[in-house]
Amino acid sequence: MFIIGELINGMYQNIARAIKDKDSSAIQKCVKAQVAAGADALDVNCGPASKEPLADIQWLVRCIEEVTDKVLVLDSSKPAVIEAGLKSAKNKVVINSTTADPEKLEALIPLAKQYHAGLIGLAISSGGIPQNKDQRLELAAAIVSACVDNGFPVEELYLDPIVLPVNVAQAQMCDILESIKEFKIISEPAPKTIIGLSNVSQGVPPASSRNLINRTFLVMALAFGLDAAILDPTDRQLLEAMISAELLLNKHIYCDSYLQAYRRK
Ligand code: THG
Repeated sequence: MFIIGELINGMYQNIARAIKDKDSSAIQKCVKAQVAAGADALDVNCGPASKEPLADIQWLVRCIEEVTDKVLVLDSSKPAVIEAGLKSAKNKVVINSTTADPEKLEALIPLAKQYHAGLIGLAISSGGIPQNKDQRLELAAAIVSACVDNGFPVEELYLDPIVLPVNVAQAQMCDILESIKEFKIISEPAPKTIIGLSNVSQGVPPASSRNLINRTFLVMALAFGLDAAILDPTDRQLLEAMISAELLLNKHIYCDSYLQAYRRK
């Protein structure tokens, strides 16, 4: 599975403060911790408090690239912020994200092509958050066909079913999981699938049960064919659950000491 570290996000107070104070060492410490823990890529989000998101994402990109060449997943709902990040990035980038709305697709697909970036497509539109699997599939199919029509390679598209907190949408969890499986058969070649894992436990107390819910959901999503997740890679038990699930799903060659072997990597 492709692991995207979630921790460079202005949603976290320490990161919001580091962005405000331009404290590059605080950002770089968080980057290094995620990479050392096994992140393949880093989500980069200035957060809701940023007054100058264009300048802030450019500062974050430069600051992160000083210490890693991992993929940057530029996370903003504003195409202008994404474009600012793309302009300053040297590393490979994934755009996070487009929705199924035509104006978003028309802005972001050309940018993804121009910068040879990957693209995350959320199964959501201005019509609101999908309420079931059929609505998710319809929105995902609209994103896939816009990519096909505009010559963007579907293998570079990551479809996101939108994970909702279990305490507000418990009845939708099965639909979200089944969407992951069905997204893969929308087109040939298949798009990739992705989730924002921690969404599933947002607002669920206490911390210990949040971690347990996150890792249980990740294992289930992997069984439905998940390719990538935005998560906290420094959560050791989460990554161990991921590795074990991948072993059981025949994604790794079996060896008696597989976990130890993995840890040594
Ligand atoms: N899909 C895509 N991108 C995404 C999401 C998604 N990006 C953002 C988000 N969802 C994924 N990242 C996070 C990061 C943190 C949390 C949840 C998702 C989180 N934060 C703590 C909280 O809200 O309780 C903050 C705690 C603190 O302030 O310290 O849970 O779904 N494509």
